[in-house]
Amino acid sequence: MTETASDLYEGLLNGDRRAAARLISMVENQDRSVRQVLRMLHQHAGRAHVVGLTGSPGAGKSTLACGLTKRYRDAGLAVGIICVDPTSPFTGGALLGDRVRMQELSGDPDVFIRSMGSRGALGGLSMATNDVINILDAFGKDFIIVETVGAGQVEVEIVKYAHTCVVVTMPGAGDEIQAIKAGILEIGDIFVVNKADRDGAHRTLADLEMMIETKPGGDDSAWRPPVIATKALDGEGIEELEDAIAQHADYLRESGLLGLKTEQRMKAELLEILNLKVSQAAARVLDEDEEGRELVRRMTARELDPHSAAEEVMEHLLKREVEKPGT
Ligand SMILES: Nc1nc2c(ncn2[C@@H]2O[C@H](COP(=O)(O)OP(=O)(O)O)[C@@H](O)[C@H]2O)c(=O)[nH]1
Ligand SMILES: [Mg+2]
Repeated sequence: MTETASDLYEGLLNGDRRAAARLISMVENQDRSVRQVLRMLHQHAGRAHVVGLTGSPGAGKSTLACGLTKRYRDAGLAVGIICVDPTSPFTGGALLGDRVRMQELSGDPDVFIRSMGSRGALGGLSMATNDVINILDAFGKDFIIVETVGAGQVEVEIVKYAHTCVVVTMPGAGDEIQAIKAGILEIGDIFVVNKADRDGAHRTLADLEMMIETKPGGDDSAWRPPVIATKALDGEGIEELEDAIAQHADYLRESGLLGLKTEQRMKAELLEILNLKVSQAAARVLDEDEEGRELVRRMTARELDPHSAAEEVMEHLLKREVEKPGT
C-alpha cells in the first residue's frame, strides 16, 4: 500500500474531509490503490442508516434531501448526501440548481455532499456508489441520503443498498404513477407526494394509497408504506418524512429485517465484485491463454456452442485458481 492511501485511511477515520473527498475521487477514477483502503474500511462501516430517495427528475428529491438534512443537523446528526445521476455527469447543468440549494449546507463540516456521474466508475455506478456509501459510513455519517433518478435498472440496484427507500412523486404525474406501478411500488418503503401546493395533490395521494392497499403480496409484511404529502420548498411535511424514516428504521431493527437486509447487501456487493473479477479473468483466458483462444476458434468453426464453451472457461478458471492460490 502506498503512503498516500494509508494517510488517507488515517485521515478519514480522524474526520478529515479532504481525505474523504480524495478517496471518493479515487473510487470514481478507478484508482486501484483505493481498494486497500476500502478493505480496511469495512470493519468501520455499518453504523449509518442509508436512505434512498428516488423519483423522476424535478420531483423534488434534492429539495427534500436538503430539508431532511437540516432536520438531522438540528438533531446533531452528521449527514452524507450522494447524488447519483447517470444521465448527468459531474459538471452537468442539471446539478446547478442542486448546487445553489445545497450551498447553505455545504459550509457545514458535518454535511458531506457528493455528486456522481456514470463516467469512470470501475465495475459500474452501482458498485462505485456502494463504495462511496461505505466511505461516508466509516467517515462517521449517521444518515446517508442517496438520491437517484428513478428510471433505470442501475437506480433500482442502488436503491437496494438503502435501508429505507423513499419514492418521490408529484401531483398530476399520471404517467409517473404508471411507472411506479411498473416496478417502483415494490421497492418503496415510504412514498412522498411532493409539491403538495399544486393542484391534484389529493388525487395523487389517493391513487398511491389505493395502489399500496391493493399491492399484490402486500400483506405479508408488517410494514405498510406510508404516503406523505410534502411541500419541500417551504419545509412542510419534512418532519413527517423524518418520522416515517425513523419508524421504518425501528421496524427494521425490531423485526430482525435489518440483519437480513445487511446480509442481502453484503451478498449483492460480493456478487457485484465477483461479476467483475470473473468476467475480467474470463476475458484474460480468452485473449491470452492458448486454451482460451482454441475455444473461440472451435466456436467460430461451429464445433462448439457458447454455453459449452462457457462451462469450459469456468472449469479452466476454477482449476487455475486452485493451482495458484492467493492470486
Ligand atoms: N411548487 C413546488 N416546487 C417545488 C417543491 N419542491 C421542489 N420544488 C421545485 O421543483 C424543482 C425541482 O426540484 P429538485 O429538488 O431539483 O428535484 P429533483 O430533480 O427531484 O432533485 C425545483 O425548481 C424546486 O425548487 C414544492 O414543494 N413545491
Ligand atoms: Mg436532484
